[in-house]
Amino acid sequence: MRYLSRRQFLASTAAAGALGAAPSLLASGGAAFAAQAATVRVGTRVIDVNGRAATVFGLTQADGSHGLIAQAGQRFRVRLENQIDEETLIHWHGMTPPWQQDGVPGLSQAPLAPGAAYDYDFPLERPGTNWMHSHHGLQEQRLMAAPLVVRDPAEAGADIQEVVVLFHDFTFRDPDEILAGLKGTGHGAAQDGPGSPHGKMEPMMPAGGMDHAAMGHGSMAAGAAHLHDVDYDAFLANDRTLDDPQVFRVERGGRVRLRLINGATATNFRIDLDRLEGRLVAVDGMPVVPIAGRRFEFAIAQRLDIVLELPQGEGAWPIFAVREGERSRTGFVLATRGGSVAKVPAEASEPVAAVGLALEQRLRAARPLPARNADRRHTITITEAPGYVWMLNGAVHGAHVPLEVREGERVEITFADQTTMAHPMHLHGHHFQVVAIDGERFAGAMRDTVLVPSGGNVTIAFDAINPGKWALHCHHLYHMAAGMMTTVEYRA
Ligand SMILES: [Cu+2]
Repeated sequence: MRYLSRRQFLASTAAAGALGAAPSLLASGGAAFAAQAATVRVGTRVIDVNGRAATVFGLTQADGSHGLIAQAGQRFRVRLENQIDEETLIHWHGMTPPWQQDGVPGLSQAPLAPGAAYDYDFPLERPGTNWMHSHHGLQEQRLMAAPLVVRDPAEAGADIQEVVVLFHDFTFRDPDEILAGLKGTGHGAAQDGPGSPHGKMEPMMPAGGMDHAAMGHGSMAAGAAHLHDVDYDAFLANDRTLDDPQVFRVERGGRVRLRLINGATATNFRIDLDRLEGRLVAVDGMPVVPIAGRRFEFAIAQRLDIVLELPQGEGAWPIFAVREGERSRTGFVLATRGGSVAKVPAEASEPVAAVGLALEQRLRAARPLPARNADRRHTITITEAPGYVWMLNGAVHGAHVPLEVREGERVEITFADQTTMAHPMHLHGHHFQVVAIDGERFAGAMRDTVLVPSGGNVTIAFDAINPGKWALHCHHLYHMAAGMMTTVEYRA
């Protein structure tokens, strides 16, 4: 993947049109580009993972760039071409399109057959760090995921360098075999991993100050709650491991906006800025009251925008994403021209704590929902059953009862997690506000994905302003594939 250098970015943003890519479309753009559509091809790529070649999917433009950069206020005009030999469909995560363009097979539209194309066209109302990924089968595990950044025209020309990084959890195994192993129906699939067998309970991390026990969720039976059910061969940052990390050249004393995307299928990370301190300015593309820090919780499918003020001298600064409960990490490096990039170990010196809601509780939306009482309340209980069955309100997807809303209502949904794992819950087509954790109300962040910890309750609120049929699901890919999806449907 290639991204704009700061100079290219500064030079190009003034001239940028409706949709661009990083970097060449924008660089060669100009006003004429505003009327053009971008084409995103679903294809395959070969990447190198710790010295071993891996064939993965890609969402690539004609110039080879991966993903899209767009501008708020323009239209999202994208032709999606399926150039692989199986059906697919891409969801524009963080966007609020008309529901028929939301990219969920069987709900918004039919999947795209091999060789088929579809033209998307909807207004881009809000800037934000978003992404695109397959919503079909287990394709997301094989890296059918890419950045979808919507820039704010009001920030064009600002003296800040943009660094876009998508994180992923990588396996050489066949995702279908992984799922079969989790369900207990595979043949030897569970024995392949280097760690503990799949589907078995792993003890949760000892209290690290910010884990569930410290969050008041300590009522789970000791050893029952667990963090992981899939082992991985590597963790990637823009397709790279720390053996050969991407190095972004930065200017001495420059300002950087990290646009971080957790594109992992089953891994919550902790972002570690190492020697730098940053200001978290947005989550899931939505602005928050800035929070200064070096470490930030980062659940599956979420995004973090972090602004850095670099030191004045030459230097090189690694930025890490560490898998919760473990030492395994990936990352990238910011380095000045004269900064020497040293090799950094692929493991943190000690395991990091589980990802919980410590950060969530501190977040406050910079632009919250208007104060209003709920017109409608739904509760979703999250339960599990033997054989790797994950349910919302007692049903797997297909057997579910849709959650009904009416246009114009303020809706609240409370997730009550009665399972042994945390679940990153994602609502399509809307941005919601986190308004309560374990019944304690507060005016939290605007988001599209919130982590619901084992034994915990999280309440979200949103305004029903985008009629249609919308997916609401756990963003842990294997949980979703095992049934953990329902729908929010508007009634007349
Ligand atoms: Cu889940």
